[in-house]
Amino acid sequence: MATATVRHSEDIEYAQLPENDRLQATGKKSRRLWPFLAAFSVLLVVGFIVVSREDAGKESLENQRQETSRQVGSPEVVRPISRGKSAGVSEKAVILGYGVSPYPWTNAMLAWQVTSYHFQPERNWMNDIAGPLYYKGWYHLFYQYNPDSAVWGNITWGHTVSKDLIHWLYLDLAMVRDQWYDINGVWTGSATLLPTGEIIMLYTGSTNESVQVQNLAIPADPSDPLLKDWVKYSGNPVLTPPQEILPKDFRDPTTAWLGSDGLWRLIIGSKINKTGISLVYKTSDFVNYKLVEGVLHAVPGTGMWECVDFYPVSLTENVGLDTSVNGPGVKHVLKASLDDNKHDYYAIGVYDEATETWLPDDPVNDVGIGLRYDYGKFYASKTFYDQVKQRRILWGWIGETDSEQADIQKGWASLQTIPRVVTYDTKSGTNLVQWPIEEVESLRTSNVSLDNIKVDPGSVVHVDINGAQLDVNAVFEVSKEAIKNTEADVLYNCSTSGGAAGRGVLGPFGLLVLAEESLSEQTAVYFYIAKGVDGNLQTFFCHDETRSSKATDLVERVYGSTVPVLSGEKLSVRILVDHSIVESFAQGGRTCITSRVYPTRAIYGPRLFLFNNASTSVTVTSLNIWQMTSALIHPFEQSS
Ligand code: DQQ
Repeated sequence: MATATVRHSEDIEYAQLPENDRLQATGKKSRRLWPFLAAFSVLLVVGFIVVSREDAGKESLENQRQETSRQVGSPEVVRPISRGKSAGVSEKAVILGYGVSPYPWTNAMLAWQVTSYHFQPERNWMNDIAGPLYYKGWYHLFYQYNPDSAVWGNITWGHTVSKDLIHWLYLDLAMVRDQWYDINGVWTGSATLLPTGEIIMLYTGSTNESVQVQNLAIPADPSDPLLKDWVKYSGNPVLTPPQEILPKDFRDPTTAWLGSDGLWRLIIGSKINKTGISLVYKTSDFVNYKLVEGVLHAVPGTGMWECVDFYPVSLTENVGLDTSVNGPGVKHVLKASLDDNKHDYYAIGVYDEATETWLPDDPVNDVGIGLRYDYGKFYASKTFYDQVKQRRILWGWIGETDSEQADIQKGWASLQTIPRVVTYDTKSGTNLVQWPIEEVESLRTSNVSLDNIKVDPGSVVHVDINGAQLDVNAVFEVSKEAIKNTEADVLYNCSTSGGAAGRGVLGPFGLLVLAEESLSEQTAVYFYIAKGVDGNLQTFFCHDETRSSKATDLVERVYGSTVPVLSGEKLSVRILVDHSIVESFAQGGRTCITSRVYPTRAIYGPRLFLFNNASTSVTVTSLNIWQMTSALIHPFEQSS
């Protein structure tokens, strides 16, 4: 039978979360000391542990550029070194800084990090997805892949197929760098399905002189549902950088859409000085192109736009739209992956085909300065339209936050998110919502279901379900009285307000996943409700990774942002735990956060707790947790 065991503050110290022996924080703390301790722990957290000043995406880009990234155990600021930057791309390996020794990872710890239902290659390095599509009964996923090593380089297209976007079969490499126009890398691209059923694949090649050009490829045998072989067009490249664009600032063609004049359009990301831009090209045959004068959209200060995505969303129906759909009841999403800060920003707005321009509904939340798909580790995402289930599916590349040395030792690096259905949030009218595809629920096995669990201030509640593979759904309620009596609390920020160990009247409270029994390791997923001077509430949704591992060579952060909570709504969160990845969706997917975590002790029967570090009690009105079985992800040959 399912149980939840409460550890009351009488039995244990009030503060479960500031414990961190890396910080030498020991000894029992008394309740009366908590304001002092809270302030002290904030200082410690700010001083010693990675702090990323990532708030609601509203701070200036300049601030984001100065984001501090400090490796645990190191007194020095260490920035991730970009291996590929000099080659014109952004690579994201974390390398050890001066004075940081590699942690002695054991084989058991490294083996545990392999995920069970998130897509990852069998071995070696992966980054962006490319050209996802559905064709003759199979979903196809291509990805930036180094077949030789667990670090970025020698970029080719890996290829995998699936019947349900959950179980994947690896195929041979789809495209390798074998021509002068892609000899330095077969980089990211997109697929366009023509009304005739033909597939057009456009991708960026890095030439023998490291110039970024766009190339065309088509399936060698369109009757092959597995699309194993690809033919590169003999006249490649089909596009070279226009005069005003630098040779290394021209990449990642989007899926094309058909205009009312019968011509196809596609976008390529670039920049001019510090302004991120999206160039529009028109074509009738995907061989000859005309650059449209001006740009679709540009945002000063946002730098190079990588992996631009542009697609319609329905304002009225809960379905995805094919990329060429336009007209009444439709808006368009423009997304750019910002090379300067490695985050994916989107905005919803209006596309005007006559002028080939797009304008955001809310200029304050324009692309690159406003909303993000995900406030954690997430980059270079791409969507595609699934014509089978009439939905638009989003994947994001989830890199590593351990050291490059550890990646080499374990032999692989990077994951893709669970495929997420992305739709316009008709309730808020301000944002998108993302939700794991329904197929992921086929992996659910045993279930714990609990109602109305009161979590007192300063207590943790152990929930009797262990595991590193979980699908957690929780709904929280805070008493109206407590909300009414709360003083204004306007300065809250997930990253700088003490993380999960901070204290407020209405937060933080939430869950601790991948927790070791004594809580010496745990990853916190939580809410914090703050009140403005005008009396309006603002709800924050955060992840605190800073106690996720005892290892000393990691980048650990407190991530988060605000999440819209509409009148009458309770606070809800869904968390997919899969070994070294924790993917969370607050309020039905209005705000999402993804973390990579590398526990050393919690791997032996990871536990799950509810926690409440607020000074008012919180009720978990419903808690549903499923253990998840593993997806079948293996080479295609093994299935025949
Ligand atoms: N990764 C690719 C580029 C893209 C970058 C190269 C984004 O095409 O701009 O591996 O991560």
